[in-house]
Amino acid sequence: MLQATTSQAEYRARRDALRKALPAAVILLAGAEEAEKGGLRGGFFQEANFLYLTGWREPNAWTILAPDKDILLLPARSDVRERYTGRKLGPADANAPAETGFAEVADASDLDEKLKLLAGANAPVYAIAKSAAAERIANALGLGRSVEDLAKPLARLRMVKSPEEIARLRASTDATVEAHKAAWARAAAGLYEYQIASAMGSVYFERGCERHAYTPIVASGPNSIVLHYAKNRRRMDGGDLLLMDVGAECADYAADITRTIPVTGKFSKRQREIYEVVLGAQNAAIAAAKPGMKLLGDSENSLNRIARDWVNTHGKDSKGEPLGKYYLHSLGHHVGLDVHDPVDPAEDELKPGMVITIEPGVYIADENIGVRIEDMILITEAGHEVLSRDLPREPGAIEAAMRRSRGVKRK
Ligand SMILES: [Mn+2]
Repeated sequence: MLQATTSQAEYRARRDALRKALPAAVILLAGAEEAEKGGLRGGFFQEANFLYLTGWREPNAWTILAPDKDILLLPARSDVRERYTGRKLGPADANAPAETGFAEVADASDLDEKLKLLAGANAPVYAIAKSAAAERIANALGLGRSVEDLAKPLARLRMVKSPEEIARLRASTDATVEAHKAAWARAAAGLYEYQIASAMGSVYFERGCERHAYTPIVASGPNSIVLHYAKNRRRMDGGDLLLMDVGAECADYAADITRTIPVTGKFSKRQREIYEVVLGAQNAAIAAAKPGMKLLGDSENSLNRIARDWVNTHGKDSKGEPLGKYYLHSLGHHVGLDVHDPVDPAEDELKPGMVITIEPGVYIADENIGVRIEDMILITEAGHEVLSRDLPREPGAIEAAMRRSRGVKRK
């Protein structure tokens, strides 16, 4: 099944929104370059800001957004290059405007000249700081020309998702939920962590998702306490916890979901105790998620504070001390084209249309117990919607789902 992709009208609406946010600005963005050797390992993927504004997926492109026009600049076609990577659209092709959604498609070699013409001596000029575009402006307009940083204005737009983006995020979330369920059916003592990663990836690749949203983290037993463990080489033992922080990227949009399950299908008493503390913290933070709250920080209205306070006032470590010191990372992040979507830290109140993760964790090294539970949350006018709600979180529901799926598998 092919995943539905974003429309040209949507990309145009995003450019209009940026223009409205930065009146009179002349904005330059660089697309990703094709790697010297053709990106043999990873393939070519467009830079996220450039993709967000243009929808253009071929390498070495530029765009200039000016008050009264948008220009897409494409490299001239090259027979030699096309022999390796296939036919590309060139700036001289008659169908270029229809294919790209840009009324003006120019040759990338005319970039400096176009930029000089549009920016003149006085227009405020924007580029992402320290990017190829910022360098190019210095070359074309002179080192003395001041360049405003585009990162924050663009992040402010990207933080609030459109209905089309929310549809894409639902699709990547659904594919990721199915991947986690497949892992629950597969998990068993004696298997290696990479076999779980493989079972999960195959679910979303089969659905037409194009890549992992990040390197899958499949961390069993002692590895569960390592926050970004991604070697996935250990053989799992009975009695281990298995922490899976795995997400798909489908039609450009990421999902990010974590579950922690018992390898054999039943939590030990102590594992369940810790699990329930983390679940309580997550439930408290999710219940409070609504416009006007803050994801991070330590203020009265911070979800992070609610979760951390919960952890610190529920359960004890082996020395009888509170668990707050094992709450090692902050509560979550925005998700979109990037799994850690960019933010403007000054705009830290939640708004309708934002999509965040809520992912409290407790990691107790001397007990080999690491528990993280992470869900995808859409902020709505009324409060929130848990996009990943079809994947159970209650320990009893996880055990029951594992029993059912493994029963089916054995037949
Ligand atoms: Mn995350």
